[in-house]
Amino acid sequence: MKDKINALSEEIEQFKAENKDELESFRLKYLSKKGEINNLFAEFKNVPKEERKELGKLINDLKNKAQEKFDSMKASLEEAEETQSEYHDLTLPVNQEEIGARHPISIVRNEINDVFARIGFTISEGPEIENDWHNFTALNFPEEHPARDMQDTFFVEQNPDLALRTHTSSVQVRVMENNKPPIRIVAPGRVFRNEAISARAHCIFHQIEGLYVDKNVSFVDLKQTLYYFAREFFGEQTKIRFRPSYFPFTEPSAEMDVSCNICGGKGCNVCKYTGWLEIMGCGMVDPNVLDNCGIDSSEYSGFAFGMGIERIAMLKYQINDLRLYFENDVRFLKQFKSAL
Ligand code: 2NL
Repeated sequence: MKDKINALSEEIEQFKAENKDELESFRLKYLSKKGEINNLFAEFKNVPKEERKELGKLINDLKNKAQEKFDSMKASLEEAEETQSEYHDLTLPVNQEEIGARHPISIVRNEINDVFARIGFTISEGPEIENDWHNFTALNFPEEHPARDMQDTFFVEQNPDLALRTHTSSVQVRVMENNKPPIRIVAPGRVFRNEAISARAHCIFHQIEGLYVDKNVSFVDLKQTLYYFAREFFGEQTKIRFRPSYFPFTEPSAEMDVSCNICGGKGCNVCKYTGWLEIMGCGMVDPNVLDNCGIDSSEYSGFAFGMGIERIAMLKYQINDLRLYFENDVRFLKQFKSAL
């Protein structure tokens, strides 16, 4: 009987269940009512008293061993079933990772850059931390101008000559200092103002400024260039108008409006029933600014303009709350399609 137990023990150890059928035949052969181990228990009745203790233990151990083997084979078959199905359908579409969407600020910036690129403007960039000269003084800001106040501008504590730029005009100052006319550039970028965050204002926003300096540049060039931009960007039916304004760095200065692209100029709540939308400030570069940048104002003249990208995107896409730009919710971002 001992030999039989040893043989069965060896068999059980070597057994491998490749599938559920083989597992079931293992169960039937060793663990079922009519299985080998129960047969041993039946034979056990005829075993002489003095051998009972030893053989009883051996049979019990064998039974436990068979049960453990069964449990572990069952567990590994179930695990394998979970990780691999019977076959793979290679024609199924890939479970693609969702990709994000281009931000509406980037879309609008790219489109504006592109319109100006088509008429010979190149893109310039510069530092976001600027010194007083490039952000204010070269641009004809008087010493006591309120924009130089801490209330409006983020200064660098360790060095009050440095501040986060409040406009990208500083980029254009750098370009004028380092290049001879003709100069045709747009300067897109982040700018910073000390504002409380609301639906209409944020301390970080985006601007595109443009600059054209050459001999004999006049207000006519400004008007035709910006008219071209308005039609390319908002559609060929777009009309423009200019209203007098003031900036320290331009003289004369103006605000440019475009006819409302929602109501076509008839009046609606987007244009507050005026038929017009204010989109940018502009003007002829103040001769002091040219001279400050090393360009002889008796020889050269120029025009410049600046617009807030957030505002342009709001008008284009009818976005009504500035804070949406900073939340980066893909359900918001996915609504804007970009050709660029
Ligand atoms: C606005 C108005 C403007 C400029 C920006 C400029 C730059 C240089 C010289 C002269 Cl280097 N002007 N830029 C001119 C007029 C208006 O921006 O409302 N921006 C959001």
